[in-house]
Amino acid sequence: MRPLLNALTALVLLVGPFASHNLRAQSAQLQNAPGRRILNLNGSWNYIIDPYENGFYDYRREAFDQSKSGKGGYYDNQKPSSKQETELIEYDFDKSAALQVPGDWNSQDPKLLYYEGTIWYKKSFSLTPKPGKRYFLYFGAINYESHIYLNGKKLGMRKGGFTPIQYDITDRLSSTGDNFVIVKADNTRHADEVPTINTDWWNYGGITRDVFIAETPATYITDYKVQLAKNDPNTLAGYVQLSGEGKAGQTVTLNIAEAGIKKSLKTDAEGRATFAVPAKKLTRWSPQNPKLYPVSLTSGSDAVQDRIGFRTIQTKGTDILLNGKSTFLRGISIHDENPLIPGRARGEGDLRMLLTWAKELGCNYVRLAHYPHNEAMLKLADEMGLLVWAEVPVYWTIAWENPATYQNAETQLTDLISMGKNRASIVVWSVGNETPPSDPRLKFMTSLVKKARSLDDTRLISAALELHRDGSKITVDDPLGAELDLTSFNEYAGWYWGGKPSEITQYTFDIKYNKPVIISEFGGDALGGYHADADTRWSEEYQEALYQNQFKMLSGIAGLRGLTPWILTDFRATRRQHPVYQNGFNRKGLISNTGQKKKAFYTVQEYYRQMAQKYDGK
Ligand code: GCB
Repeated sequence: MRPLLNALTALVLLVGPFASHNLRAQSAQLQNAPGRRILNLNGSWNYIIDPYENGFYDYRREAFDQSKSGKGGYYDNQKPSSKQETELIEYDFDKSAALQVPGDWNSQDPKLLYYEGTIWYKKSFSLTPKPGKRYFLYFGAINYESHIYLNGKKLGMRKGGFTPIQYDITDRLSSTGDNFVIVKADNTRHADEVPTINTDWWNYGGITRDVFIAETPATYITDYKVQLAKNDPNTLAGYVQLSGEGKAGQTVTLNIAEAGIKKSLKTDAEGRATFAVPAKKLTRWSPQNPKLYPVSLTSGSDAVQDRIGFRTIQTKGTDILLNGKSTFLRGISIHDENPLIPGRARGEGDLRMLLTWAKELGCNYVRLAHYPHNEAMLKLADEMGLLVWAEVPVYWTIAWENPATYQNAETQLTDLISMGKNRASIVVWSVGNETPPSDPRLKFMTSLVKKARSLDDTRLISAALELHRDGSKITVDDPLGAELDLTSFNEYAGWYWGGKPSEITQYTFDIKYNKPVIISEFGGDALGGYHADADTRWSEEYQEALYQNQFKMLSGIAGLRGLTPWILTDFRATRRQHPVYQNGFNRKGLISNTGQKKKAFYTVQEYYRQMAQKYDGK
């Protein structure tokens, strides 16, 4: 019996992720969930550190939630039934310490700084379900694997640390109004996950983004896309998707009052209504004029409001055309991290600080590396007038030949595009970073490119490629480049190779593709406040000279249409061990971890002033 049981358990565990994906597929993700009527569950959550996963497995390593009774795990939230506490219960959430949500655990308790493993979170809330309403439990992101339980019952399992998780909990809420949600979050790294074991950023664990419950009517607007048609500034195109009973044959109204657009649509048998309406009078969104229109969608008793900008983006030879006009992308790379209080950015204040620095640098563009950033960040970029490169964590050496790894990457890409498709700011979907060429990798990446195009043909698709060198000649000929709209690559002349900053102007580029060239990364480390001569590594002067000479070197690329130097601010990275210069920080920031602008900040600022003059005449 035993081996068979084990085999069955293994099977259940194996299909676990797919079962939960199915659970997700049954209730599609709500578009603009934060814009709904919500019950906020942010704040203090009690937590239990569980490195041995005692709350998940019994002493024979069988998962409690796969057992017949489904009971025995910490998600039961057991309490002794008698006052004498005679029962053996070896945990108590309510007497345990609390973590703030949203927020990674590493930066909230010194003993968790390097922790990788399982932490259980618990929050009680009161919500009495109203008849005729649906309720969705929503997590902005949990890193990395989450098992979520409501009132002791499992909702599902998800992988991926940076995209929203949502479950329809309408039928799981307690009729008394007393509910509790328990999350098992596990940030253990694995070779076949996305990202894989090796990254150059901190593996921040936990519930890192907002948690809330969204309420909708029984028939509700699940999804919508309201954007200009591909390369067509005169047509507004998209769809509205209803879910729930009676979703077919319903009237949906699209109203952009300010632009005099009001359109009544009928949903088909699947609850979908597509539209294409003339849009000549719409003011175009651009970094110079980030015009957003209040857009309202109504159907029956449901109503959703959004603020949406309208623009086109396309390429022509080596040109990038924004609203038909040639543009230079004056960018900067950004991690989802606040350098001042290290840890994942926790809210709009942190995000606004980062984008305000980017504006001060003279940017019209940001690379939100290396994974999907917060939906609030995308909305802020819309509002502040910053174009966005959005990316999935297909980073370095992914398990290219593992079908489950591919599926995982594709799900993360799908969720990112679903979340960001109404944001005018997003102009590039990036399918990965510095992935080393090979046949299996080309197959994997080409499939991701095709998937991205099938989901959204109105934006550019790219990836940060690598280059190779022969003497002073740099060649960019990665075959993946043929599938992409931009030729983007990372180059670290003057830091990882190429000699001193003063020596890098000798390099010339041979780029195989007649497409706009975007240098997706370059840079070097400087410890803020450390001054020496321009040949002394780690000094601000070295970094400054590196940038000055980079600009000279890059001026030899005729198709150069944009840059995202690495990086806006110093950020935490476990790989960075030098006890004097790094101390656990990647120091390539133009701004230090104390918020001090380094000399190179001003070098970039001046270069961007010149490029703005050249392209925008100001
Ligand atoms: C890279 C990576 C980036 C690293 C950076 C560095 O090429 O894409 O994630 O942080 O280099 O500083 O080495």
